[in-house]
Amino acid sequence: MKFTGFELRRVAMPLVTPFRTSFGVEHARDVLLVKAVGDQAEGWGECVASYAPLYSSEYTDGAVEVIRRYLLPALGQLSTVDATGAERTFARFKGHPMAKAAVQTAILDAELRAAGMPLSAYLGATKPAVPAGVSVGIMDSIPQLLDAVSSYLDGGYLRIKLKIEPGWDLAPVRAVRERFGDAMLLQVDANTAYTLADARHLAQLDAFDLLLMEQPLPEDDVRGHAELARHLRTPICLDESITSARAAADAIALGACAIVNIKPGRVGGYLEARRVHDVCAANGIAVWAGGMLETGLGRAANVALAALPNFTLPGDTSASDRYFARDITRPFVLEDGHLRVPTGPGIGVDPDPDALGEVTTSVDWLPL
Ligand code: OSB
Ligand code: MG
Repeated sequence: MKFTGFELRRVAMPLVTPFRTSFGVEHARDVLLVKAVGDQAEGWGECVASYAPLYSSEYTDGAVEVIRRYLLPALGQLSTVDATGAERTFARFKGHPMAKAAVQTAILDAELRAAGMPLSAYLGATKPAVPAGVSVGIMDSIPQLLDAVSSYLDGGYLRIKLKIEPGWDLAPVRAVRERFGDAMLLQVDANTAYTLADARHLAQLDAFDLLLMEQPLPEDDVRGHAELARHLRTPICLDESITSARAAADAIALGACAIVNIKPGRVGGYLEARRVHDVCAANGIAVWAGGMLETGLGRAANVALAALPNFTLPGDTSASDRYFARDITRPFVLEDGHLRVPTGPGIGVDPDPDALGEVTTSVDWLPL
């Protein structure tokens, strides 16, 4: 397809409750949306970078800079643009997977809309709906946490993930298990907050029959996770460390993880996310769909990916109202604990012009 240009739109989306993790608190999402405008169709990509480089090195203003200054000019050199070509073109620029993923997804969405094919079908998805879990932030008190978990369970969420950090780990997990019972699917996410010296401490979480422990150690400490795995019964799941399909293959070969969280933004797009899925499937490693507090545009694409066959655990693909009072697309809702996979072409959803207009803080048009 020929693309006339790309629109970079910033939107400010207040969160219904602040989201606290071991790396910081978010009160609102400062989202970058990329719209690819082609001669046959338009497509959307949501950049999952947050306002500051706390989860990984990327942040929203940095993504805007790298897209304007490097990624779009490189696309401008091509005679025709598609998602595969964009991936190849972006490869010579190091890092910035979230920025690359946003542009690549906008292009892929436009291509698939032009071809009349849903993203789920393109990726090889096999399920009409995906089971929904919810990621529960660090709270000020245990009673507050129990109230939050209780309302998510009432809403139908099938799995609870508790964010943990030193000082907020054993007690909240014990309290949630005691209150809600052993049958509940429960897991924890440390977002790199521990070191190997905490191995004995973390092993005390084995008593609570967790599905998994997500990313206890730093992003580049893959060998540390392999060592830690020898001290734990709880399976280790990697998030931050899995930056590519190759990184996934290495982590698996080292015994650093038994489960992988897949986030397209973290690995540079849906094409690479699909490869991570395939590498894991070939090695008998289960995967699940992570989230980065996406709006309906990013969520739609995540849900399509989560419908692939090796996504055998519930994801962080929650309903729109877990995050936002008003989403910018038709809201994703829980139906029997599941989100329905969109069936329209491309990502299968469109922004609502009024809702989008209300939260937009700037729009920039960049001709190709
Ligand atoms: O580590 O999975 C994570 C949110 C922002 C950054 C990192 C993470 C998260 C979440 C929330 O856990 C996932 C979601 O509900 O979208
Ligand atoms: Mg995580």
